[in-house]
Amino acid sequence: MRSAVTISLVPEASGGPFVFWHDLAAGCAQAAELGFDAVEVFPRSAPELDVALLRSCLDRHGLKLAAMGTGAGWVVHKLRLTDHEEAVRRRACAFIGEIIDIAGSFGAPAIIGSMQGRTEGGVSHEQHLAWLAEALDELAPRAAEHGTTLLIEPLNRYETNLIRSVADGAKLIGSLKADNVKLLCDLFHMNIEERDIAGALSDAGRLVGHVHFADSNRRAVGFGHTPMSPIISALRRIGFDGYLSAEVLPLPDSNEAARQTIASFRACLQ
Ligand SMILES: [Mn+2]
Repeated sequence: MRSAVTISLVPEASGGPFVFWHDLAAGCAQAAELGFDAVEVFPRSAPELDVALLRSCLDRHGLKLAAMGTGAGWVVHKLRLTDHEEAVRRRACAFIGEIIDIAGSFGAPAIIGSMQGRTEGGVSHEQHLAWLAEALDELAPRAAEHGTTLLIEPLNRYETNLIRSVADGAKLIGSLKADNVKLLCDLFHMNIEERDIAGALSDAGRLVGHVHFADSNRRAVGFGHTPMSPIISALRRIGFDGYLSAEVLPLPDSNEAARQTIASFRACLQ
C-alpha cells in the first residue's frame, strides 16, 4: 500500500476535504518533503489544468499521480451523469472523458464521486442506475486505452441516494460490460453507511481500487475515532496494493493534516 495526499485546484470547493489548496507546485513540494508516494489532484476542468506543470512537479519530486477527481464537473458546472436531460449527461461524460485522458497519461485513474448525481424528480431509481451504468460503460474503455481503471465512489446519504454503500457499488460494477471499473472506498463515507467497514472491504475484495484515508470526522487519520487496525488487516487480507489517499479537512492546517496523515500511515503499515 502506498500513501497519497490531495491537492484541490477548485476555488469553488473551498471548505471541502482536501489537504492542499490552489497551488500545485507548493502542494507537490510539501507532499514530497513529508514523504508521500503520490498526490491526488482535483482540477477545475481538464483544459484549466497545467499538465506540463503537473508533470514537471511530479518528476522533480519523484511523486506519482494517485488519481484525479472529476467533482468540479458538479461543483462548478452542475453536470451529472444521471441528469434528466440527455444533453447534460452528454456534457458530463465529455467533462470526465477529458480528465480520464489526462489522468491516463500519468497511468492514474479518474474518480466518479459526486458526478454520479442522485435519484430525484419523480424518475425511478432504476432509471438513474441505468444512466450511470451506461455512462460508466462509455467511459471505462477510454480509461482502458491508457491501461488504467475508472473509480466509482460510494458516498454517504447526505451526498447521494444512488451509490451509497460498497455493496451498491459492487452490484453496479457487476452489471457493467466494462471490466476495469473499481471501487473507491472512502473510510469517512463508510463510517456512516457500512455496518462493518473491515467486513465491507473484505466482501469487496479485488474490486477495491483506491481508498480515501480519512477518520470518522473527515479529519486526518488519528484525529478522529475510527479504529484503523481492522481496516488495514482487511486491506492486507484482500491483497490491496493501491493508494491510501488523504481526502481530509485541512485542520488545524494543511501541513498538520498532512503530517498527521503520513505519521498514521506509517504507524498503520509498520
Ligand atoms: Mn472520497
